[in-house]
Amino acid sequence: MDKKITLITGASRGIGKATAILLAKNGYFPILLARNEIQLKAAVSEIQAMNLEGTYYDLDITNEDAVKKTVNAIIAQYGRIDVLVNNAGIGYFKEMETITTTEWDQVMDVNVKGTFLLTKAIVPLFKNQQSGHIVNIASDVSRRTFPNGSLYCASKYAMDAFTSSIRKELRVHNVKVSQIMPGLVRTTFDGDVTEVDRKKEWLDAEDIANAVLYILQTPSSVVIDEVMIHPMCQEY
Ligand code: NJP
Repeated sequence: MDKKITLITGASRGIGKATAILLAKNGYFPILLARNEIQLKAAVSEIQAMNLEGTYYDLDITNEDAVKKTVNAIIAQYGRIDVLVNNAGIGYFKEMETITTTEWDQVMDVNVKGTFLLTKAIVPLFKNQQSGHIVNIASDVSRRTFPNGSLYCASKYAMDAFTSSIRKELRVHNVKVSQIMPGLVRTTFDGDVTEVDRKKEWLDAEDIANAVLYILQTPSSVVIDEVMIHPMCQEY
């Protein structure tokens, strides 16, 4: 396999799926990770229908044993991993006192612990290889807050701090760490309907996929630390 082995979490739909497709078109071998096997299969079929390569593993990124098993299976199959895109994420947007502890745990488990678990499983390999690139999809709310966003913002601020710390830790091992902070993106993130009027001027998932590709294509001596992207319609 001479293509770069690229793990993408949350690749069953939205930004993760768009990233998998764009990377496949550009010579990467995407490995799509998420829980919904029907959507994963459909995404890989789309890739293969273009005569491109890619595969999937169904994985709940909050399950440490499952994460370890999946990463080990991928290493056994392909011999190495070149890129990890930590993209899976969820959110609840409500008044602080109405947030349940279950909702708190769910968001923190996916956005923060899931990112940590995948990264922890792969970093020893990256250090061994003396190469690798981690791209974390955080949010513009890693840097700003808004009413009813306390839980989601807290999770994305945590992701930002985690990303920034490990960038400093891994640089000496020749491992790159980048972060993308999107504004509003037209996906199913806040519900099932993607084409309602209020979303028509939002970013496409492909806009974020393009940023991932740009970040990955820098020369070996260059790392893009972070990129913040907004639609023109969004005041920031
Ligand atoms: O969201 P969506 P986006 N284990 O809902 C997966 C951030 N962002 O593409 O498991 C594994 O279409 C889920 O897969 P499944 C956002 O915070 C977005 O918009 O099959 N995977 C699905 O593939 C997030 O970090 C906006 O249900 C799990 C994916 O996550 C990233 O962008 C703005 C999982 C979510 O797809 C992608 O979001 C912003 C688990 N336990 C940041 N739980 C925006 N859309 O406006 C969920 O600032 N997934």
